[in-house]
Amino acid sequence: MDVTWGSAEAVLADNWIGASTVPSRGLYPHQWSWDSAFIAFGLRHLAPERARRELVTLFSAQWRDGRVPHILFNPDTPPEAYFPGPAFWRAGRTSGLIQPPVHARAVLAVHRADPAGSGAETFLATLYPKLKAWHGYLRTYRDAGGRGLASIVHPWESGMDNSPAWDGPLSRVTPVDPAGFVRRDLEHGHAADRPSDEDYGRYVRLASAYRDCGYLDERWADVDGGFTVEDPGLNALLADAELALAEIADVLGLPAAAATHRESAARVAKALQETLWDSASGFFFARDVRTGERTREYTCAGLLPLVLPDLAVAPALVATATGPRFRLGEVHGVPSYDLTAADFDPGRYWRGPSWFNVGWLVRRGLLHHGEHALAAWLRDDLVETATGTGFAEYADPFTGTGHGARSFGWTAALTVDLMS
Ligand code: 9WN
Repeated sequence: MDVTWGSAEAVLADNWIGASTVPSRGLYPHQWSWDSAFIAFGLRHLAPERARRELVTLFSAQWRDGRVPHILFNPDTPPEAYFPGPAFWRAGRTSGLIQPPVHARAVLAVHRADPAGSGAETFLATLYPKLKAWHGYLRTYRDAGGRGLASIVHPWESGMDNSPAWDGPLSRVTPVDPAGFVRRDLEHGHAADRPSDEDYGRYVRLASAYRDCGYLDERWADVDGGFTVEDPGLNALLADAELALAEIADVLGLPAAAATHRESAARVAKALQETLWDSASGFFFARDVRTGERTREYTCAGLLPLVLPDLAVAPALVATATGPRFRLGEVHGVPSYDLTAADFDPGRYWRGPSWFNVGWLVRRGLLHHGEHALAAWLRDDLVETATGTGFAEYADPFTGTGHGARSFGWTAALTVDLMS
């Protein structure tokens, strides 16, 4: 057996907690929403029944309004192991926020890897209505801007917490006093690799405000200083998820439903291009719904629309990706932020380092748009960097040095997937 494959498999075995996988034993000791979807892409090659279990467990925590919570807390983990824990959220076993909807694509891939395995026969039929409700939540309750795009109400919802794109909208949020909470993340990660105390103060202020309005999106618009942003990454993944849902409906013999999902995917993709694409810059920028202004930071979220097969602007977006701001094909992975920006930081979380899930998504996009050589290069680079860093959470784009957690779940899982 290949050494890389074997060590990735060992990471996933170590991080398995019985019905799901933790992103990291120390830093993130619970189940996270988009992590589980990425992890399932790898698990399907190793243990398809575990991949199915991972996703079924996550959806067992779905809320009545359709939202899939961003964290499902593990009852066997001591409450003080992660902040903010269940006592903060006051929402039972879960948080009240969301993360990007990569689940339908994962469900379809898991099904295809093992369509006849034991338990496989009910897997798609069980998850289809849940996925439909999840996407429905995003397309209705979260359409705060009224343009057919889903909004996020907290940076954690983007999955790219301290992305520079959120600095503008976050500047209106008053940080809570850092003496009021304990940052458990700093017990496991270097402060220089993590968001700042001021960022955390703002995250806590926003999360408490959303909690205090009962997690009701219709009340959020009236909350002063609230954060409401259309993220190109989340919306591209939503359009792609609707395409995956159409394929799932086809497999289930529901052609009319499949057509509806394709139409919905096309609507989101159209809104994405009309609202967030800037042709002069050749890039997708986030939009602050509260001010109506587009943000100006080039972050890796703006590259994620490449996952959409019908993307008229793909050549211009690939040109930006290979240009000086991201230097795709020259540096390791896909930098999370503009390499030419004065505040680019190669080690700090979502403000520069390359993340493996983003590289994996961009590689898929490159394949859709005929960039086969670049996609092959990126695949090799991701596998090499993941292995060389002990499956780090993220890496310095210039040196390939690992940062953040090691033995990180999706890094191991996506490496297995890239090697399959
Ligand atoms: C907050 C688990 C998650 C990832 C996110 C990443 C980080 C959490 C944190 O870890 O966020 O949700 O505590 O910093 O930004 O993408 O899903 O791996």
